[in-house]
Amino acid sequence: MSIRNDTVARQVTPAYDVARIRHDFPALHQEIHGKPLVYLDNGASAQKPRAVIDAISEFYAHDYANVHRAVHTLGERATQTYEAAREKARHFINARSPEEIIFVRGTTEAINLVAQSYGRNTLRAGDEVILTQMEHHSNIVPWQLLREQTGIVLRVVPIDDSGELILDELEKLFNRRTRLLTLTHLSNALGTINPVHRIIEMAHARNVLVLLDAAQAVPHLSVDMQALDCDFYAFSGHKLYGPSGIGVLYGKKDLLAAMPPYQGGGEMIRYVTFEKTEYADLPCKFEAGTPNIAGAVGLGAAIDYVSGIGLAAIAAHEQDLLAYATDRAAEVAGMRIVGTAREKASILSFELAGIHPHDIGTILDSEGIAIRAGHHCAMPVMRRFGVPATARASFGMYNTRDEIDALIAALHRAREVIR
Ligand code: C6P
Repeated sequence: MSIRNDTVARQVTPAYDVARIRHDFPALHQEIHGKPLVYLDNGASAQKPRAVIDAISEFYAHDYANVHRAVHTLGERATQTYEAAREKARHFINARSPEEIIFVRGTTEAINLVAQSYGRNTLRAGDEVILTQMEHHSNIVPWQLLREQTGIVLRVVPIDDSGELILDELEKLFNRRTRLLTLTHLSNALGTINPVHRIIEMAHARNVLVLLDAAQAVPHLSVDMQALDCDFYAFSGHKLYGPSGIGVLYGKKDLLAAMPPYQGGGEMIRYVTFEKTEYADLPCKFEAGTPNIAGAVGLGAAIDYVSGIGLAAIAAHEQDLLAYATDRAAEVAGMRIVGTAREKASILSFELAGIHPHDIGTILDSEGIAIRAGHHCAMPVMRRFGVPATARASFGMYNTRDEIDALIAALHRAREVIR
């Protein structure tokens, strides 16, 4: 075993009591194939604290009814709880108004909503949308669909060998037809945290709107819509320790107000005749049909939970884990980290020479260690780095250095097995 970098190997004072946090997550306390579970697939989806599980179950047990429809007590209670969750989401990202918080299924739906409502009605053939080489498919395919429908042109910002956006190239892509820049705040495949403040300034200086895909960002970074000044911000509840099937599209109020509905149905209207329909005000205009009410309640509980610990403390803990894991990765022969940006969150994407990532995933699973192996729904990133896939360990607030030790030991054993 090589000598590890002192500054990283020295145990830092934990930012919080990880053992206490782990206690809150029932799923972490189980064995997989006879080994204690080491859950390092938080980038795909995070486990849920008891507070979230209980909030959903209590809501169904006592307060459940449809929202915004009934005058009966349960209907009132459910509506209040649902709207309270919206207020929690507003506060969490410091949006100006709850009207700017649209509940959606997740990041994917949020981006599709912007493409089909804003994009389809505002963009014309020849208008340009800039995206980046590190986008998740959820921030590529909706724009390709829009390209087929409208004839827009897509431009792609390249990334360098470390996995950072080449901002000089972005600069060159802007022209008088550029209308929108859509990019990930934090790359799921590389861990890169993009310099979004600077990028938003660059875009706004040219009257170009900015959408940020924050699926990976919100569990790790504290964000402030008013300070960031982006135009749209999309995230999912399930990576933020909340339920799946719920997420948020934040949009600036004047933009959302000018956009037509994405879907038609109940609750998104004020008045319907066969001749003409008047739409409801924000945010209901974009929430057609019965929403994921319990999902919103669970998301509210997740936001309370995360806020109770504090994103600054979570980020400090995760940065320690990332530094420790990066340092220890150097001990594993043939291990190459894909994504070495200067600003990085707790995602370790890697290759192990001679072993396919799927085999790494399977061998680690047999040791109780859950990671993701594959293209991470970011095939252009894989192509950029000349790999079919990577193995990816992604750390969350409840992971520990001991778990990283278990990962490294298992990788050594994987090398032994496949020689
Ligand atoms: N990435 C991963 O393992 P949904 O599925 O809508 O909640 O999120 C989609 C999405 C969009 N953007 C980014 C940057 C993402 O990371 C994800 C989801 C998971 O990396 C599942 S593919």
